[in-house]
Amino acid sequence: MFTLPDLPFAKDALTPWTSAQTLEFHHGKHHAGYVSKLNDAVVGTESVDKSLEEVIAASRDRNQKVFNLAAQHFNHSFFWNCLSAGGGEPSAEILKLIVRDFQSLDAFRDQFSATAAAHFGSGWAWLVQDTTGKLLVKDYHDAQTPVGTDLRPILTLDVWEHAYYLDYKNDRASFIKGFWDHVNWEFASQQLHV
Ligand code: MN3
Repeated sequence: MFTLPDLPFAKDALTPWTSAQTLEFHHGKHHAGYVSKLNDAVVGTESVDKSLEEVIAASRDRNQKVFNLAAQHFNHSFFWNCLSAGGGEPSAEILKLIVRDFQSLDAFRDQFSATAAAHFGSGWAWLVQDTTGKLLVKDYHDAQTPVGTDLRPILTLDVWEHAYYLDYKNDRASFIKGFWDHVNWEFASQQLHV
């Protein structure tokens, strides 16, 4: 069975970028809902004793309902870890790879922001690392996730409307802009395979 992780920061820690009210709904209702529906879906099946990553891999392209719930549980848990109250600067380790693969930190941020802004409908913008170590920006629809593919998750931003609508209405661009003040670069660096 799966459990909703606590947010790794206080509910008002990200204001004014993301309000406590948004987190009450996003974490306390949306993410919690994915976890409880996932548990309902796997109870009595062999998935109940598997890790989340195993459930994602086993259900991909086979059981859309379980895949969507498990992937959304993973994506949200990962997303909370990508955020911090004070943000900060990239570590030397990740900055080196960003400069190698995107030319500069600004160029990476521009590409990631443009991908997040242009994503049509619900989904996620991701920084991922391929099997050669190269960093790539990708967008994924709905619950899709790099977990269980040959791309390693490094950093993500939720661009479903529930992530920003209470604070920004339809202004996704302002939500994306503020993300850069709250990136947990230490967590992102820890995900690298170098
Ligand atoms: Mn969400």
